[in-house]
Amino acid sequence: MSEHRFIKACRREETDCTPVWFMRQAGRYLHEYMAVRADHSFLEISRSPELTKEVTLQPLRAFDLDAAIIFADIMTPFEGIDIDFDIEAGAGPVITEPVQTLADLERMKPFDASKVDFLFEAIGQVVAELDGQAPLIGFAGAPFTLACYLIQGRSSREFGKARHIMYTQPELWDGVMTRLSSMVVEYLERQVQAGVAAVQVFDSWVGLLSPYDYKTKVAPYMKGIFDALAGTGVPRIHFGTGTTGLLELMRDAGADVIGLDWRISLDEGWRRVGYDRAVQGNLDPVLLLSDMETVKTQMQRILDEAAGRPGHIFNLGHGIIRTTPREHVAELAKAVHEASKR
Ligand code: 1CP
Repeated sequence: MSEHRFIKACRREETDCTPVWFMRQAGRYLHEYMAVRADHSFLEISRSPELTKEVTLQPLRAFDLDAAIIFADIMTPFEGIDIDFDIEAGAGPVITEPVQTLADLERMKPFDASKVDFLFEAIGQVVAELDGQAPLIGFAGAPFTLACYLIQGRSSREFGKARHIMYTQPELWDGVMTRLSSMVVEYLERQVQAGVAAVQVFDSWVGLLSPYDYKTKVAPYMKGIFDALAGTGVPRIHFGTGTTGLLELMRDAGADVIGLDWRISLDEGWRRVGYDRAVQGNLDPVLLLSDMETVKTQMQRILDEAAGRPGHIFNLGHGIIRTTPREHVAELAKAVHEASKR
């Protein structure tokens, strides 16, 4: 795997062209995914290694991508700490009994990896079928983003209840973040043992925080996670959105690759992260709903900002939107490779 252009770019080695994959590359914009969903709920798919393998590989069969990402949700490891949840159509994750008091903390059990064996089994099957053609990325939610759902109970624009607890109940916040951090480390270590070649930690909602609060209430846990994962030897990717005010602090947490969203230009983002790290991004996913001429102009602009420096992985700044035309995804992946040939 270390010879694959995605892994090389994570390590800032020279590549023949810029590697590309897309966050949420599996899922509802693909008719072949919807065909599986017609007969199975999201949770049925994610608990079945065979179905997980199928939907993980669908985008790799359809497009010229440099990495697969295991099909799961950031909620999946909650099964291993006895936190009950569901994925509701339209609403996303819903926590049956949100964690909102010190007493609730006791319901978060130490992570029992055997309860998510289906995921490690799926990873093994995907890696076997890929047979070295492309690396498989494993992932987890970051403790802050997981705590948002765990405390709030469901999706929200502001996650006000979760942030209120962060501000006013330090003991409860530390209890939640400590438990989630050790869950994330063990869950990702097990994914590496099962065969993933890189890991990404999704801190999707961390842009809600001021730099001060990120630094004091989130960054120490992130540093702990990336330090612990250094021992796995695989590249570690740290992703967030709305992070323009947080990039230096995210860099200091220690990952090998920093995700950039479209609210900052790639060149400014990379300069602030530092050229001793790789970067991933950063096309606005809404652009993929435009005509391809517009998409390619912006793709070229991003490649120009990367300036052929080793260590750029092309991606969107956030996940693919459900109404994205699949031909656009196909064309963009091809165009990135062609336009970036060294
Ligand atoms: O109905 C369906 O088919 C379920 C929709 C769906 C899918 C396809 C959900 C519910 N999760 C997923 C898969 C998923 N989730 C992947 C698959 C792998 C791939 O990328 O191909 C990944 C990486 C995730 C990660 C995830 N889930 C994140 C982090 C990334 C991001 O987009 O910010 C978050 C925040 C979630 C929560 C979640 N799960 C599902 C939904 C609809 C949401 C978002 C809810 C919200 O906006 O708050």
